Amino acid sequence: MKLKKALKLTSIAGVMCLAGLLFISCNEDVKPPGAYGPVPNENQLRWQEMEYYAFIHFSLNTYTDQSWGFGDEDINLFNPEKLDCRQWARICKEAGMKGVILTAKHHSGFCLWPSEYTEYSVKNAPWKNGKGDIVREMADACKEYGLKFGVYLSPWDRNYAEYGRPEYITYFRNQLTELLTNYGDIFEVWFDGANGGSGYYGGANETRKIDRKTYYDWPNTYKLVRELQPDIVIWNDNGDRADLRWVGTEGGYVGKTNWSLLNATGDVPEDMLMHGLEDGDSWVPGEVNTSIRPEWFYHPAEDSKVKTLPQLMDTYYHSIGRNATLLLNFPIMPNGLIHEKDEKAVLDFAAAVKEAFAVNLAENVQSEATNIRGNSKAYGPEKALDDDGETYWATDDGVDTASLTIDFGKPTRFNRFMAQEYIRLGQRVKSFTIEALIDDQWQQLAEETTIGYKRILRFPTVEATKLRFNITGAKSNPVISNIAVYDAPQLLTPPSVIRGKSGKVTIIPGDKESEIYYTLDGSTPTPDSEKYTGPITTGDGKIEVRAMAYARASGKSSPVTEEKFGISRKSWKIVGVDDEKAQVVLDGDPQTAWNHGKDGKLPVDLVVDLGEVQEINGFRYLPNQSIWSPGIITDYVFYTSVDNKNWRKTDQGEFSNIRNNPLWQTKNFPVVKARYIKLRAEKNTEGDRNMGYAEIDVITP
Ligand code: FUL
Repeated sequence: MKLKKALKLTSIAGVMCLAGLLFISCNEDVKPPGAYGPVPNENQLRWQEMEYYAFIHFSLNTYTDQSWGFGDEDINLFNPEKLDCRQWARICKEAGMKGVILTAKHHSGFCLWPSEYTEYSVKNAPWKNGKGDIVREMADACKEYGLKFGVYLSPWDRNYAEYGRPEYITYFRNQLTELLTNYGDIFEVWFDGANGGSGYYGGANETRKIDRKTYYDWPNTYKLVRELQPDIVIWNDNGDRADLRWVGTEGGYVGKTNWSLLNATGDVPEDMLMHGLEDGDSWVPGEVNTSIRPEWFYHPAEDSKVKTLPQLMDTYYHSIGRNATLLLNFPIMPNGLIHEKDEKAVLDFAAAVKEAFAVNLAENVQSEATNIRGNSKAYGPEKALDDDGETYWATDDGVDTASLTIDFGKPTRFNRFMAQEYIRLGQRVKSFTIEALIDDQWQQLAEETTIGYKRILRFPTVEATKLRFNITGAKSNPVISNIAVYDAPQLLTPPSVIRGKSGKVTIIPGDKESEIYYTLDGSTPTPDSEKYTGPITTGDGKIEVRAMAYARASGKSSPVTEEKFGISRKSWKIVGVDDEKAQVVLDGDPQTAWNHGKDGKLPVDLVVDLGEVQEINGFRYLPNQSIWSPGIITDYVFYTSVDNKNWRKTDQGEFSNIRNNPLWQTKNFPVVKARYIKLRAEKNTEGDRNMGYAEIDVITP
């Protein structure tokens, strides 16, 4: 202990000690808390501190628009003319990520490096006349940008003839040896859980089943991995614990309660993946893996489905903010680059995170605690406010509940709270609350469970002079390395506007705290316009809504959303369909959808009764917005009728580019009178009979 630091410790130690140098020895006599339960090893600790890193999905199936290659895809398709691993690394670095994990081999078996053990690799592709090596280019780019590098090596190989037999294990280990020997330090290796099934398998074209727990002889495979890369962490979803765990979903979140523990043996049901196991006997922390688009590989149809800023912020709070790391995927386009929309999305996300956590309002402010270990300054509450991960506030052994109060000294606005346990000594806290002193009254802001390496809470902005952090339950005396408080700015994304079937208009901002201002007369909204307080009743006629989100504290507003709605759909009905759920096609909510089944013959008709005869001169179609099998109509015929018997063909054509941009499609035609409309689907993007509809609307003169 440095003398200067030691001399600062006088106040409390002085009560207990007599004089002079005794101060120092007295403080040093207070033993640090011992570890409780399983603790992370050095590799797991280093990995946890990375917090945020990228996944890159790129393979031969990028060229066939598939999620999984079968193993027989033509190698000649692989020619990414603009491939630039430095672009990938630059984006990751600018996004604040600390590393990159590349799909060196996905399930198709195609290798992004010129493996000595197979012909199914870049060495036989037209790209760089077979002289290229993407693993090398990525490893070099990571080095240049100061990023750590990791590899995904699919245990399942749908190309290799020997897959399913013992010979494949030798092959798998040979490949692993190449990757873990020739490309410098590897921080993480990923062994995907999808294993065994149909495949090309050297031409056999059959289904092969394996037992994913035993087939790969994991203990010896791990031995090899650790010999070659002693600092690595192993991710494995194949029934073996390894170093890290999947969290049971690719949706981008882990449970609010999240223990970094599991048992070394035994099954791990989904609930355990999501929450860990409070009394688990091994340290197996969670990694949240999710893609910036719905799928892992690039599909042009998803260019309009890149995650929005509010979605990415939710992902952040639900992964890093819940004691996990975030592994965010970029699909690479066939030309070898990350799409500009993905780049923009991830950089906007990085800027918003930076802004949210720019100023820690609790740094070095006054604090007190109900218990301090040995009454020593070395373990005082200020150690949790010094932004130093190696110092901590700790209580006496046996004191498992305690409070720490922060005094801001003046009324202070905040809406985020962050806490970290000193996990080198284990994960201990089982429950906690936070309270704020508002107008001299303590008000509870949150009641939560686990903390772990990092926990971040979001709550509506309050203005308070003090904040109290109460640990209400712990496995052993709590050891808190950091707490921080922030006033994150509101997310000012354009709000969504929905007109329900009843004619009521609902406006939803990206950030729940924003105020919304709107107009119905086509003028641009300002903070002096009508304030939105709940669904707006509108008449039966056409309306134009313009709305913006507004943050009063900063005086900033979002871009304006403009939505035009036709006549109200109060008395509209889907007819001739024996499924009540079909009515969601008329509910005004783009998130709800209905699909005709896949069976039966083409074409597929959807008939709507408008309730009374109307003059119409066009229609609008919004396809099902879901990721899976949306059934997007490409070719249509539009009919109108006054009696649901005699139909008139009013329009016919295609929804061009709807695959790439599955947004509202508008078609106009000369005015007709109709009570019934029929949208006939002749073809969809999937080449089957599955036709999906989020919304149908008509245009009136
Ligand atoms: C899944 C795989 O099957 C996907 O294709 C993707 O690689 C994802 C990260 O893991 O299980």
